[in-house]
Amino acid sequence: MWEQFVVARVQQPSCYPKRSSVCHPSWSDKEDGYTPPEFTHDSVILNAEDRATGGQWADVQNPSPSLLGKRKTFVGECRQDAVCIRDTSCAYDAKRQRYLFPGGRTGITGRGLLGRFGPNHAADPIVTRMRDGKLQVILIVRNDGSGLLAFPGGMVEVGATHTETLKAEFTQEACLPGGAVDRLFSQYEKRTVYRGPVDDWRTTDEAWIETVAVHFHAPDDIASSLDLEVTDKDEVIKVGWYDAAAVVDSMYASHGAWLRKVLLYMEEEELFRTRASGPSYPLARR
Ligand code: RP5
Repeated sequence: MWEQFVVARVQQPSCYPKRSSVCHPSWSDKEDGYTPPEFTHDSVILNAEDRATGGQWADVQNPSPSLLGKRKTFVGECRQDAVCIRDTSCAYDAKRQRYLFPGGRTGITGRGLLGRFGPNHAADPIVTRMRDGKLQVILIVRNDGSGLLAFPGGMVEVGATHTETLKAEFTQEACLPGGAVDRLFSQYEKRTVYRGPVDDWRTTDEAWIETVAVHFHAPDDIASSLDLEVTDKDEVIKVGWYDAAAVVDSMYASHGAWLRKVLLYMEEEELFRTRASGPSYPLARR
């Protein structure tokens, strides 16, 4: 599994210490002299659940192993439902009492910029339309120093579901709420494209993001009624429709891999629909 998680080993936000180099990513292989730096950003400490003054979106410094074991995970791409991490084969560091990133060694311990030890759950809406024979997708430019194109996703808040988060993030980061958004999310969901860990540059050995990425395809009347506007300007620089085939190779984290899947599904559907005449928009690059 570690082969898919290159970003988590070689990239990092500028506030992170340099990752130690990793020769053997897999936890089941020995890595002699592996002593990665430990880093947890101040914003994480200041927003811990036991601090009355912060946002309380982060774990306390030393949560109990039993609490961590009950955390839900989608480890293994095929899972439909999240399961308790203690019931999986996820690697565990008994000395530090922490579950370890399923994508292997990252060269940093602690939580970095992530609030939770273990999986930090997110949801990613992938909203597409057809325009001039091409598949277009709504993407944001992230305001996190990466400046990369991404789906308008975000973290699942305590008490919220992935489904609620998909729509909430879409309306905070990409589009004003309204009837078109309601119809899009209630009637035009096509499929869940991915469930599982993300190859995100914030990942550490002990904290990672797991997402559910869901594709919605807007028919013309819905697409033309979507009012694209960024509400959460702290997180997002801008939003727009982009030609999917043109951006698929230069997106944030694992987002390009999910968009490539969408391009392939849509291409298959188009081939099935048109049969002899073939696809009417560019094929995904493989
Ligand atoms: C990615 O980070 C996820 O796929 C999701 O798009 C995003 C969530 O983090 P924030 O945008 O809330 O920082 O790994």
